[in-house]
Amino acid sequence: MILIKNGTLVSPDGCRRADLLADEGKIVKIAGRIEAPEGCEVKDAAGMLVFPGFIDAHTHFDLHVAGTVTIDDFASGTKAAVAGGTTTIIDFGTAYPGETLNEGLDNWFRKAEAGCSCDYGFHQTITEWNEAISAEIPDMIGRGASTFKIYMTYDTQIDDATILKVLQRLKECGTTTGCHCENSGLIDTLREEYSSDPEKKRAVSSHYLTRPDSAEAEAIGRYCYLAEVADEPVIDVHLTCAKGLDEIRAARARGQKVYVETCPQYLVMDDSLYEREPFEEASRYVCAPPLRKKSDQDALWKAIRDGEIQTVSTDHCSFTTEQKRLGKEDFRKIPGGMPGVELRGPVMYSEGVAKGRISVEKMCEVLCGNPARLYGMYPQKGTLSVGSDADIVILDPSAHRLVSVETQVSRCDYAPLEGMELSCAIAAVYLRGTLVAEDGRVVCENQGRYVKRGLPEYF
Ligand code: DUC
Ligand code: ZN
Repeated sequence: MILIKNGTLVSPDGCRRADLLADEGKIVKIAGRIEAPEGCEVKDAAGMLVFPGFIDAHTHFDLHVAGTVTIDDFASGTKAAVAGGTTTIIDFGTAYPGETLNEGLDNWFRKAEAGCSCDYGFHQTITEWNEAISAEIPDMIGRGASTFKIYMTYDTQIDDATILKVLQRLKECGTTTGCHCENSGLIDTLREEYSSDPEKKRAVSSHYLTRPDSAEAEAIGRYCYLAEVADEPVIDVHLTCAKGLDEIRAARARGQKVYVETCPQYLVMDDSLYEREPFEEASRYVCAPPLRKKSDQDALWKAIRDGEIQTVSTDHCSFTTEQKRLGKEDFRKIPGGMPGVELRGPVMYSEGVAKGRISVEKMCEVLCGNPARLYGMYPQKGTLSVGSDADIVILDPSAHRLVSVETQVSRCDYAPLEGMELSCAIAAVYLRGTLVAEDGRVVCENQGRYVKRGLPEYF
């Protein structure tokens, strides 16, 4: 039993000074003043913000990409998560062509046996379509991998006809999918052009120059039109740019439901990082879609503020400096992705709330309430309410921390935001009532459990 006293409890609707009592993993009482029952541990949270555990609905742990595998597996990735206040992650099970959806999901359950330090769930990625796969959709929902993922680029991509069939089937089953929206024909053509020039082939900057915002916006527009025909609500993951946002606005103006995720890297990093020297300094920022312009960052912050973006997750997909060197002679071979799961909460507070770009309530909405509702976990997760899991983050808004690879929990050998001053600290993290992290360090490992998710709530 744990009593958190004197803190400011944050919800999307407002903040209030209250005490919170948790017992046997659940929140059992919230009131202005609660006397500690006998034998109860008491945590004084005076001056602190008390959030529901953050949810990261977009991680890639133990993922094979470009002939290598992410340096963070479920063990290290979930430790990094919980150190930064994320108490639930949703990773992407993948059924590669030739595998059944059930086999794909079985593989991801096996990966999670590495040990998880936060709670975890799975989306399921669909990479091909036939009657047997269509028949497995209810199995996935029954196993709690109730939302899906599709790609419009990469070797996991499916074509427009397949996307439409997937959306029609998911509608029948009461669920939806996220989509990686980039026009693969456009990108492949530019990549061929750039790689035929020896200098451009070795330049990291070729990565972002061959994946323009037009490629993303066109794919978002097409995805939305397919969703309109299927009459299906859809999710655009990792939105990076103002042009893409315009496509989403157009779909919404037609009456469609489109949910949008962005990630901290698109809010605080820009494409000038690809011009850094040497290769090792620039290649760490290679991810897809790529980082964009400062004007895009401003548009994304405003869209969060205005409620046009519903969730902020990370697309955590970490590779070491050595792994990134796989693309030293050919930018197309740089494994794409960067770490992020550890610092999302502190970055959203420091760069968002402390700098006046978003309110603390909005931060709670996009990191807690909205992902819990959209991904079928509400009110078990995502809210400080009686009966909910006692996943609790105590954030100290008066502390200052410097981002440093020396103190990070992820196995990655660099921190993309190295040297950034964070104007907060994650003072304590509770996972179902157990203290699992203090001041960015994990104090209790392997407490994570699988979250069997329900159907999405369309809000
Ligand atoms: N983008 C990346 O950069 N890495 C993994 C998957 C993705 O969509
Ligand atoms: Zn991803």
